[in-house]
Amino acid sequence: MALLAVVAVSAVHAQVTVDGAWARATVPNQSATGAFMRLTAQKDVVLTGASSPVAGIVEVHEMSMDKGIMRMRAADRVPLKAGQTIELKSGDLHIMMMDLKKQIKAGERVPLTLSFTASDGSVSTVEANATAGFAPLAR
Ligand SMILES: [Cu+2]
Repeated sequence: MALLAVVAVSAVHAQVTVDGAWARATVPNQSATGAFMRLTAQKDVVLTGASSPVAGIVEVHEMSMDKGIMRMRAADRVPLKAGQTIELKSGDLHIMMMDLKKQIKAGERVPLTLSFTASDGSVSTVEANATAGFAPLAR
């Protein structure tokens, strides 16, 4: 409970707290990779998009099972309920960075801007610095 209180105070101006953001490091000439993180909204918002200077196209993707085959598709709207943490993780909801402009090496910082739309239609952005690596960050 004490930890939650600290997070809430430090994020008083942000609608959404980003935690544990990481991006999968790439090999040379790899064109796409994923980014993963935990998102906690202070009020109900909808994740409606993302962008990054290192990728030409950034989409929110979800995985789904279709006749026994895992597929991923763009999720244009991902609702976040106030106070509930959603986890973007490998094999599940994720940020897909495509048309990569450079190799993403382990240890690098990958800037991401997430866009959220509130119930009144207002749009806000939250900066997420993902750490590049090959596995989730230790908690
Ligand atoms: Cu994807």
